Amino acid sequence: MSEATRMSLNLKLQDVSNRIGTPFSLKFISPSKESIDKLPKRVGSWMTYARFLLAEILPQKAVIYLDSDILCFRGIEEFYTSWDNVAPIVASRDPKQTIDKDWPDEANAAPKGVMYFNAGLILLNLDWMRCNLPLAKVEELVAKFGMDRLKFHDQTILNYMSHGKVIEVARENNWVLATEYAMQVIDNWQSVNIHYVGRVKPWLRQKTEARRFIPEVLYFHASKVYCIDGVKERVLDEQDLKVVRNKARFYKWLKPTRARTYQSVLKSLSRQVELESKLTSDVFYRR
Ligand SMILES: [Mn+2]
Repeated sequence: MSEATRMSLNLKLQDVSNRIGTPFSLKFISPSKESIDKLPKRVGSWMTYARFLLAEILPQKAVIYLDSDILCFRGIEEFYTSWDNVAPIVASRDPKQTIDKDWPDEANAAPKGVMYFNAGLILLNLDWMRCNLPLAKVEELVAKFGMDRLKFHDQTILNYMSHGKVIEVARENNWVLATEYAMQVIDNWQSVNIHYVGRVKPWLRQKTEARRFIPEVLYFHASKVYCIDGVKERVLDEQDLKVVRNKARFYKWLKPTRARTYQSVLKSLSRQVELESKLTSDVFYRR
């Protein structure tokens, strides 16, 4: 991380801290080269598996890990208050994946009815990691299963190693914002930690599509709360609508789940006026 990036991050945090009246301290910790060298590399980068260094570089008993694609409206307190000092992990359920869909161990069947969590926002018991999941164990698992079987990389490993012992917190603590779940938080987005999973992020200037409309509307309004400059309001035009309508029809037989996504986008567009007034009302902006 360059000095300029560090300074800009510090300024942003200072700005938020001033506005909400909460002190903060920012510390950069660089892992040693030896540790980094021990990490498995995915597409040439060690970053994917970097969180397995946490138990080595932090002396604490536990840490709350946070992806960088989460808007933390709800806060992270519940991860800590729900912890019993023993469980390896505190996490929210993943709305799409289940443990049997992401189980790398072919020799042993996946346990039934065990919760599978999204690893983007979790409390990690570092003592548990030091005992049960040190870097050597990560290396061993990667060698045993092979990278391809580790479908969601570090998330797969964490779920595999801690299954049955995880403390679950409500999904609002880590709301995986796939399009079909966006509608469900429209009324209470300010009390939800919104996790923008997937490749398309509203803060990156990527080519977007109508299906991403609601997540982008939420991000636009969130940008006002957090004073993030330069976020353009996303407006749908006739052409967008046409595309959504056609896709809803096209996928109806081919891929019903995707068709349902487009149908829910269509439905939400008819609510757009109502939505706009709700999102811009004064009550909504109060923290
Ligand atoms: Mn993420």
